[in-house]
Amino acid sequence: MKQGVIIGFLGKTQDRFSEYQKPVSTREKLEIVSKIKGFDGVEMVFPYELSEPEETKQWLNEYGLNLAAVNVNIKKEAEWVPGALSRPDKAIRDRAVAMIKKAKDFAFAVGAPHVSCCPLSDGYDMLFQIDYRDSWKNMVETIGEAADYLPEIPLFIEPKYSETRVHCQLDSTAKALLLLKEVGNNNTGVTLDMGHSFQSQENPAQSLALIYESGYDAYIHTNDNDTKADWDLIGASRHFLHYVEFMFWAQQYNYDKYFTTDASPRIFDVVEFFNRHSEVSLGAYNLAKSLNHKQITEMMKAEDYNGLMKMINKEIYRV
Ligand SMILES: [Mn+2]
Repeated sequence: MKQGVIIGFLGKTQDRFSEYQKPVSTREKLEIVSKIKGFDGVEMVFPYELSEPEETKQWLNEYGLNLAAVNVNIKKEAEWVPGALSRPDKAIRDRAVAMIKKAKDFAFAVGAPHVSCCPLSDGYDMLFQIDYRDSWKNMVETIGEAADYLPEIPLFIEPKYSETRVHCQLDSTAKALLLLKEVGNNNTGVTLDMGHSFQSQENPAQSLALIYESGYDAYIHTNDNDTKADWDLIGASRHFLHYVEFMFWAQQYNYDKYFTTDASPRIFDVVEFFNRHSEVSLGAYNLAKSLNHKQITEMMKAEDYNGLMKMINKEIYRV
């Protein structure tokens, strides 16, 4: 398996209450990634961590890293804090689409495989806040325009239930897929973030299958949470069996992109936090690989539930 990390989590982060860790330059973040066992991929944020394609390529070469994806941020600029792609003001929407297009140009210039966008600020906080009809139509139009541009670089959309809006527009894997079906561009996919999927009360393994069975491509972010909020915890710290089942289905679909870590060390030592995440992710992946896939899918067909429960106890929990 190929593992990487969203490098923003290697420096200073903050929530409403506290600041965590020390500020680190983009180059220093790449140096830290090179010290994490099992990671050789990075997801970098456009435009804030990416300036010149040549400089980025040089740094990646220097530390032996690859770009897993370019993550385009369309929520940070002041005018996009209340939403970007779904807003009533066309000029605001156009500038957000232009930012995604620029991220695609950058991805093309550095040889990144795709651009991923999580439209977190699009949605609503209170009831009677937005016109649901217009906001949905605007999302279809803006994502469609961004997807059509530079087809060599596919656009992946990452759904999330809550935060930064109380209720995000694309609040589930199914909603993201519905949007992509409306858009109707094959050069698109869904970024399946395990923690976002848990927060939407989904089973990430089933959501992964839904993406592929709907005819779209998938890109994976790994982390964990308590299903109530997107805590970006270390993988499998809350959902071990889900983690192994997810790896099983990723293998069933021959997933070969990066498993990109979207986890936040917060109070933990940065490098050791990611070493433990890398270790448990690889462990869960290898455990899933060691299972008898053919026998398991045959037991599912035969509805041999007792046999499957036994397999879980003996082969996964090892009790
Ligand atoms: Mn994510």
